[in-house]
Amino acid sequence: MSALKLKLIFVGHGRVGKTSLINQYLDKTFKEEYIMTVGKEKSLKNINIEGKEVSLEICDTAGQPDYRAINKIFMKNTDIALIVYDITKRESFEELNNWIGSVKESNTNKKVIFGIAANKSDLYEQRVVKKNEGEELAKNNNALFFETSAKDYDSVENVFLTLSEEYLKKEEERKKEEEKKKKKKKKKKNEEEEKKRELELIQKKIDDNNHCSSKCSIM
Ligand SMILES: Nc1nc2c(ncn2[C@@H]2O[C@H](COP(=O)(O)OP(=O)(O)OP(=O)(O)O)[C@@H](O)[C@H]2O)c(=O)[nH]1
Ligand SMILES: [Mg+2]
Repeated sequence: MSALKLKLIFVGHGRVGKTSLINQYLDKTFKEEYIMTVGKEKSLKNINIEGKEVSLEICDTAGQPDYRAINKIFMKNTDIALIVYDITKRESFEELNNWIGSVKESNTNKKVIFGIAANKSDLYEQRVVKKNEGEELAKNNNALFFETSAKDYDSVENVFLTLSEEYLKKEEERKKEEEKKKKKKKKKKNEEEEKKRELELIQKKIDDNNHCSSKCSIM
């Protein structure tokens, strides 16, 4: 059976740690130096979720204002969007709604799973955005909330797994719902056909009666 392909896009303000989170997940490495992302970078990773093969296409995007215009093109056909902010930079948190709006605009006919990552949790002494502010915003946007540190593999792996699991769960629910609708439609069609057959039988009886009575009256 071929693997299910999922496109996971990382968006958010510049320097919040998008690339670092991806590097930690893919290579278990963390670099202190900042190398700004320009445009988009794509990586592939195969994972197994409850026996299902999933091929994750991970798209890193640029957060710096000069490179943002092009992001909307990359946001198309996204299955999962992770919006990242830095707990030590309030402006990165205040932009979250804009990022969510942009992803929604670019995916009008698709159900996208949203996640919000409050990154740099290791810098808790410099925290300016409270955890409950992030949780509240996630709740209001039907998004899953994570606290992450790109320095810590476990917190990072959990994000990728949970979001992929959530996608599969929602997909399963959608399939069940579609199956239900199909069954209901089929049942309705069968009932209508049954009714039609009954009516045809009644009509045939009436016609036979009419035929007989007209014959009888001639005789
Ligand atoms: N302490 C700490 N530093 C982090 C963390 N994540 C990223 N950084 C640092 O923050 C800086 C920016 O990280 P990047 O991953 O390049 O940020 P980005 O969001 O990809 O930035 P753009 O590509 O410009 O959009 C780098 O110097 C990283 O080392 C983290 O969880 N904790
Ligand atoms: Mg980057």
